[in-house]
Amino acid sequence: MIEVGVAGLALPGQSTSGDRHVFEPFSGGVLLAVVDGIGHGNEAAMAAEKVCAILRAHAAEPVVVLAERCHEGLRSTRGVVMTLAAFDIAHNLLTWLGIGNVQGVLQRFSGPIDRTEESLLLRAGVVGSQLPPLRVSVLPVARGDTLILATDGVQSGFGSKIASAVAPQRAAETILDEFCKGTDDALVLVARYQGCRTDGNRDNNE
Ligand SMILES: [Mn+2]
Repeated sequence: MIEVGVAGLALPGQSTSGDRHVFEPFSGGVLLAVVDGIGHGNEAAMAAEKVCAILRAHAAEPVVVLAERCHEGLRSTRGVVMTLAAFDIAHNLLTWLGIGNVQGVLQRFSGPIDRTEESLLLRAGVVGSQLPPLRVSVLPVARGDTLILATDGVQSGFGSKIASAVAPQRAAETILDEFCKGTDDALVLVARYQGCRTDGNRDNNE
């Protein structure tokens, strides 16, 4: 129902990245998240890993509830910035929420126009210390639509690099190669929505 590719690089000289991701299917949907721990190295990685564990454990909850839960859970850490994206497979909806700078772009290949792009509105804040007012965006999605999430170690403008025919893993690697700043941890997640499929045989009939 969702095909995901991920590519990441730690800041040169660091053994561990503070940028992490979540890909957690649940009944009726999938939760995706890209998390950037404040700073870099071990402390950033620990905060990011902690928030990812919370998200995986409660993936089916509404994203606003998840954000509040993460905020409470991270109070003793340096905090993280993150973008959450939840796909509702039954209703073909994407709900997303960004706290701090983790870019989100939705490329649509399914509409009457060749390609359109929507960007996630980011709100300044830090999960764990400064939670902004939480307002989600809800977008209809169709088969083939492709979501890209990237931390601030990746330059913006990568959306046009995605073609509908390119596999998500390949797309994530290409974006990292071409847009990685090299001055921070970097992570790119590419997710292609495949809609609801009960079996492989229906593929050609949709
Ligand atoms: Mn960063």
